[in-house]
Amino acid sequence: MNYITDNAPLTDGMHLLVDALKRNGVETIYGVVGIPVTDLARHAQEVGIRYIGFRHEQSAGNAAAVSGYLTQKPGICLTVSAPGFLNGLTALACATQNGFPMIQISGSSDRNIIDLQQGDYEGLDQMNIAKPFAKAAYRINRPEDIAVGVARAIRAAVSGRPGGVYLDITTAMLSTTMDAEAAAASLFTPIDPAPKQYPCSNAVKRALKLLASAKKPLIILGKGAAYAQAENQVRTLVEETGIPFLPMSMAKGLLPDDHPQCAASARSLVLGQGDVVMLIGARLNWLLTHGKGKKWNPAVQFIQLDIEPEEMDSNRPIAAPVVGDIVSSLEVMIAKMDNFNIQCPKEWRDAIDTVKQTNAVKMQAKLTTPTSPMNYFNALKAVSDVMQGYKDIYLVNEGANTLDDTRNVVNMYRPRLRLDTGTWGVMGIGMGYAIGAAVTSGKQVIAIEGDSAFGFSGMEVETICRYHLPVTIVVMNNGGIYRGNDPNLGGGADPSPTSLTPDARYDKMIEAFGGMAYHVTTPDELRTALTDALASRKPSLINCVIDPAVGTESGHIGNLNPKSSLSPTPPKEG
Ligand code: ADP
Ligand code: TZD
Ligand code: MG
Repeated sequence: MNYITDNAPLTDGMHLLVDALKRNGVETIYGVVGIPVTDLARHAQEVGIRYIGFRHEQSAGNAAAVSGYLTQKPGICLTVSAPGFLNGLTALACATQNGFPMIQISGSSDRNIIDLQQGDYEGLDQMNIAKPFAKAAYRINRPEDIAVGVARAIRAAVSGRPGGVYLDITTAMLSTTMDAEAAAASLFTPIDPAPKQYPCSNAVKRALKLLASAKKPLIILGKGAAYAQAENQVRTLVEETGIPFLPMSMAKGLLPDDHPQCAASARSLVLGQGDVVMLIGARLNWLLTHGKGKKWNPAVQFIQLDIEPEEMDSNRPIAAPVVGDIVSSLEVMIAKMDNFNIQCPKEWRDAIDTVKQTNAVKMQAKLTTPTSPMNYFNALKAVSDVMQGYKDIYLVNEGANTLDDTRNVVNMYRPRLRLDTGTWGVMGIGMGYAIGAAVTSGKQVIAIEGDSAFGFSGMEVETICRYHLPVTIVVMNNGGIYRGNDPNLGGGADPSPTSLTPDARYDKMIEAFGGMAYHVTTPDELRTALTDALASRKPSLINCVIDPAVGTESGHIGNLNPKSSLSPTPPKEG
């Protein structure tokens, strides 16, 4: 068709892509603009899609990923070519590792220049680079393919085990015109992009039979169960069987941490003795020492509920694999449970309760022992006290000691409110997750950040202030990575590899952008500042001074940290 002589109204790739996103229910795009996507973002805003502009693509990608985790719909991250694309790619890879659905849409150079390697402005063969880091990668070369390209990206992101999808849009495609009517007619929404997947009944029977045989059963809840929004089914299973449960970090709150069957504070006991362990949306990866070794009962048998068939036996044999989506799998199991008389033996529950009580007393002593300067525990006690009044708040958490101690001290009471470093233990998710959670939910966020961790995305405090988001950041400032008092082993004037600026005033950063700033040195000051900051619902940052000497190297995963036997290393414990 000749568009000019027909005088037909035209659209172009840029407009049609926005129309396709809108048609698919996209409410927000997180990104950083520049050539060739600036007008795309403008047009998105024009048609009522919210555009949140960041200071670095990695944070935009993290915001998109967390929005995917919270909503089961892919979060959208928009990046410019080459360097912008690469900056966002870390977040895409991280989302894929975590099983969060997101789509990174990136402008890219035209194929003729890239394929002949002729040197374009920000030229890079992006799609091939993205492939190993993404669950799927597609390129849209023609406006006529936009509807299918977007549908494929959405389906790939949310079906099965969710993940990050890369969608490459060339500069030429963005400005290529097309008959507007034909373009509108091409749009569609994929039907049932994340279909229910029921497990087969033999698998369910095998699992229930094994569970019924257990003397010391345990249920481990992972972030897959949180993603699947399986809290009602999980509660029914847990409460009807009386089996103790252990939440993985981001599954905290799926059932409340103060639930009488929560075994979090008896972790060593339940892993060391559990004889049948049912994994619900949790992989047997490094976070569970691969289901092997001295932490585990050598005779343990596993039941595993997961949507990804290849996950089974990935680290060790699984006695009863149940492949299906968690909600459907649990529904079927619960319906058939009565035939198997599954009841947790009382002696096992009593043994767990005894350990829980002993450990609670120990923890209480740590929390209430005053020190000057503060340590992680007496500071986090103040945070946890204030948060009792905010059980609906999102808690973003990263760092090493800051991460591990917050996880242990601050209880979660509702599903999907705890957002942290996830499967990779990655620093830099902090501000992106905080912004993504605040924008997606409209609710308040508290981000408890190690001073090093905060630095990875700290410039996004400007973004938080610019959009007036109700985010309160607590920087646990011990002056370094793990600790702030390490020496330079060469004796030189340079700070040690783990050191950051002593007495740094992170509160001044948010002041620069009009946020509320606090500097605290005692638990009481922290309590007062946090109460004030949360009540204001304004962007706020509390610089919380922690003793530089108290951090443990690598937090709770020091065992993974190789230590040289050839040269002296600073002491491990603070
Ligand atoms: P954690 O880090 O909390 O232990 P992981 O990220 O290791 O959790 O494991 C999450 C698991 O949940 C993944 O193996 C993923 O395939 C699975 N999963 C995600 N969504 C679903 C779902 N809807 N149904 C079943 N399994 C799911
Ligand atoms: N880079 C990235 C992207 N992720 C990482 N996990 C690291 C580096 C290594 N790393 C950790 O594993 S924790 C951490 C780094 C740099 C920071 C710990 O210091 P912190 O927390 O100040 O954030 P604490 O409270 O001082 O332990
Ligand atoms: Mg630190």
